[in-house]
Amino acid sequence: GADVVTFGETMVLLEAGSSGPLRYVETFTKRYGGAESNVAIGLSKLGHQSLWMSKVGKDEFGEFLIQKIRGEGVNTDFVKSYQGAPTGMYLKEMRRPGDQRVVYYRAGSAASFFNENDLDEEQISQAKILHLTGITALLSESCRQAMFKAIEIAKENNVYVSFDPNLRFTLMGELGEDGARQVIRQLAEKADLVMPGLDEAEWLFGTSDEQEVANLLFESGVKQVVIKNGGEYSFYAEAGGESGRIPSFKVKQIVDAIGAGDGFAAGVLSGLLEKKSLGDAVHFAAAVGALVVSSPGDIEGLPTRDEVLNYIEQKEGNAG
Ligand code: KDG
Repeated sequence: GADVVTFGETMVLLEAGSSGPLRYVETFTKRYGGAESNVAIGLSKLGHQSLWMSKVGKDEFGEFLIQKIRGEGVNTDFVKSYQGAPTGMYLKEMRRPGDQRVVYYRAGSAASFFNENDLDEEQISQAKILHLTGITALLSESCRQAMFKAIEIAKENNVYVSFDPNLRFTLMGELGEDGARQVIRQLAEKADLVMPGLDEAEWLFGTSDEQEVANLLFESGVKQVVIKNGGEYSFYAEAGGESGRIPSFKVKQIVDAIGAGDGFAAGVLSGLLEKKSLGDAVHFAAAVGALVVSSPGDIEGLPTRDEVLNYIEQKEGNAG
């Protein structure tokens, strides 16, 4: 089985070639991204076996996504091509250098038709980790059901469940903010590892006290919590174990911060697969996140293991 199995929507990205409102932009660079496949690619580059399930349209963009993601070493054998709806897209507008905004063209996309029957039970049950994000929960009722089903399969087979809330306010339409909060909390509470941003933790639990958020999750059976505070630090805590803060690496110039959370998640999961302590895994992940924000695109900056180690060495010297 794969080290990490994940599923979710991946879209073609059309990135503005110049800054300013999109109506004035004349050229776009074609890229792609999707929170879960970003994590799968990150893991693959770090030397792990990852498998990403999804539904793409039976169209050129669907073929493009499968080709690219397979090309990064991710197992795409369980991705389905769907006749009934197109592959989703998103555009990236650059307000100012380093300040990106995302516009979705994904309502009714092929991936939103993903459902329980698209899950490969055997692959999930044989994996070490199942990684999910809150984005999928906001795509459709069938996607939500698939998430709960996947978690059930994972739990029955002692597969570790990792969850990144990855809030997207623009996708809450149908559920509303309260409905979205309820579903995302339910999913978080069923996971073993939860990795929200500090703002997401606050939105979910009404407090920005990291230890309090962790304790609330521990009460539901969560085992490890990592709370990201962007360029500042990450907090980590283990149920009945240690907790602490790991400072972020200082990045000289943020080129594109979108995708950093996925790189970070890949870094944490990589560390856990290598039996690192949670604190050490978070330190490694912080370096992955810093490398991602230094490149354009959502996946292009995902580093290899050597690149991460060189970066840490360069930033911290040989102290120790
Ligand atoms: O986390 C980065 C993702 O948000 C991006 O790659 C696109 O999956 C995406 C989304 O739904 O915004």
